[in-house]
Amino acid sequence: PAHAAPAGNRDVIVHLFQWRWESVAEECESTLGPNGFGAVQVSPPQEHVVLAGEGYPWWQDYQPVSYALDQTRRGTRAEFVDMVDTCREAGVKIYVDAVVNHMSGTGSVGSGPGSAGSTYSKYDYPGLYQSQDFNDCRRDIADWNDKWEVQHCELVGLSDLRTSSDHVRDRIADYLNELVGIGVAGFRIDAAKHIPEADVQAILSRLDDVHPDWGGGRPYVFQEVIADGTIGTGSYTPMGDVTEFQYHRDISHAFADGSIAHLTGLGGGLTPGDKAVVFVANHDTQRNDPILTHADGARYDLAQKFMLAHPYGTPKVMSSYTWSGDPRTGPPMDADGTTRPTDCSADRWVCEHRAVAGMVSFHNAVAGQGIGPSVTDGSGRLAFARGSAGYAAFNATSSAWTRTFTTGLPDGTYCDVANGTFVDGVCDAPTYQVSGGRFTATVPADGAVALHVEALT
Ligand code: QV4
Repeated sequence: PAHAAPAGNRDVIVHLFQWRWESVAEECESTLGPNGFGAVQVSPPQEHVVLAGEGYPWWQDYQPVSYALDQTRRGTRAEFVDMVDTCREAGVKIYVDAVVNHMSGTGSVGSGPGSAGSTYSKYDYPGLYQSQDFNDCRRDIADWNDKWEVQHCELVGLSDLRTSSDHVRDRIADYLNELVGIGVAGFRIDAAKHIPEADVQAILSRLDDVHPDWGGGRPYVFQEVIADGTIGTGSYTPMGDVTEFQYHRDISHAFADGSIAHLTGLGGGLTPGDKAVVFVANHDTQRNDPILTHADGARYDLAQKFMLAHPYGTPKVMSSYTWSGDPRTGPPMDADGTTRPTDCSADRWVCEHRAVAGMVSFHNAVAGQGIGPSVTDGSGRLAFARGSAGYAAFNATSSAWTRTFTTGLPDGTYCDVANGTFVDGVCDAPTYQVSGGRFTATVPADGAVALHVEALT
């Protein structure tokens, strides 16, 4: 209960995967704040291994070697602080990806220096952790049906912290509280399923309250739990929100298959919506087990728009970079592995959150309104109301869908936020006239139309 979803109607998270701190700050000012995004999930800010021999893969970040914030491949501590301040002034929270289940592994290099110059070797991080601070099972998890192994042995060779110890709990809490002190408003707990529930609870109970601009109170927490037959999301919901991977599979398959007419009930039977963080793809699934990703273009954008229109869960929008061939490929970088600033029209940055930015205003405007009534046309087309606050139509087929929709919307001229944005009263999208509650639209192939009461022109 202490780590509940953020109050108010700005809860949408965007994962700016691997972005430099200075680029995140610019995006908060130019795009995220004006469109009503609630928070950015940033990549891990703590010192990490540097794997030059492997071409500086993105997953360096998930092997901490100290909790120093200065520096990572994404910038310095000063740049991190500036990002937090700039985003807060734009009304956007920063959620940090907290890698606290483990330290570095043996997969590539066994010893330092790390990105901020610290020396280390596996199980020995001077001034922070020594051998006794790691669990005794010093081998990979072998039996994923054995909960004890999942929580006490090593995930892909990563040194597994003894989170039952007060020393370890205090060091992790010190790190997270330093971030809270800077103004960070929440955390993704990486690999939470691999940390015993009681240890997560003990660590979170040590956290300070967040910045008064965010209403004080405990940091928002969502835990990465990939539920299976051994460990379900319900084990972790007492401590905060959880990732709902079944939603990811359901929405991705539905849009990939063009079978969306049944999706009004999306989320039924899963983790309660007020505890679930939902997504179409994340940085792991887009590499390891892709169903529907940025590589699928308009159909994928459509799925992310649908997620923002549908009431279940706290949406997390993915923003990616492309790679060819090797999924270990890092972001656009300089020769020394330092990440390059994001330019959405250059390098390999996709910036797919910009394609769905208008739908964030829809999500915010219809908060608290139920779904329905709805209409379908075959299995690939679905339109629904969100009470009298909004109406959205989705077409996951290869031909346009023209029809007259009956809504609960007041009469007026509406900005179609599925195809552009509505910021400060300016609509850069097509508009539709609602008259007698009805409007006629041609929903493009692999496209959507979305109207809401806060985007009346
Ligand atoms: C290699 C071998 C292992 C061997 C090890 C040691 O493959 O079998 O045990 O060497 O000899 C990297 C390499 C991996 C390497 C490992 C250890 O990919 O091959 O092991 O390093 O050096 C990211 C990447 C991982 C990467 C890790 C650390 O995805 O590939 O491992 O960072 O750099 C489960 C969990 C879930 C987890 C998911 C990936 O339940 O919690 O697996 N997801 C999160 C993150 C994910 C991250 C981690 C956890 C680890 O979302 O991005 O892994 O922090 O489903």
